[in-house]
Amino acid sequence: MQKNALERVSVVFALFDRNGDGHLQAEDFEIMADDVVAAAPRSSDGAKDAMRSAFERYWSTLVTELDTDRDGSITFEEFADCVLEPERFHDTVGEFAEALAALGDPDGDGLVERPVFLALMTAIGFEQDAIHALFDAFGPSESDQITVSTWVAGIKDYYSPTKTGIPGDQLVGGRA
Ligand SMILES: [Ca+2]
Ligand SMILES: [Ca+2]
Repeated sequence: MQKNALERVSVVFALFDRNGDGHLQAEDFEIMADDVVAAAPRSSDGAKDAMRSAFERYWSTLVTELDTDRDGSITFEEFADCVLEPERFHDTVGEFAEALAALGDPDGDGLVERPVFLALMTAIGFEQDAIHALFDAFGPSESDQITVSTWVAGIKDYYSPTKTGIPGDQLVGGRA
């Protein structure tokens, strides 16, 4: 069962390696934060700041908790511990999930429209078909919206080694 969570985080690792050198560094998270915030033009400054803070915390947790060889960059083997030892990463993923989902709800009604979801997930780097498959797996309403809390739970599940057969699996495989 752990294999699935490792496969899921391997997708994230590849997308977060913004400068493409095979490791995660502070620079990758700065680029990622800029890209994601730029995809949320209708969101408040507060929501954008929360997203930037969540990315900064994500990085600082990686470098303080998971940088086993203390070289200031994170290999995939080091990153995999976020799944293998989830208690070290739990609160960081929670803050990240809530900041991202809040960014997807600029009008604050607790619902995320498909085009906003698509824009944010595209900014992170996921493929369009996979993003639509994920949104569909979340069970959108007739007005084609999902709840913020559904998305938050989906992100937390994505990192959980005990979760299999979840909506987030739609993001694994099938990428060109
Ligand atoms: Ca990198
Ligand atoms: Ca390292």
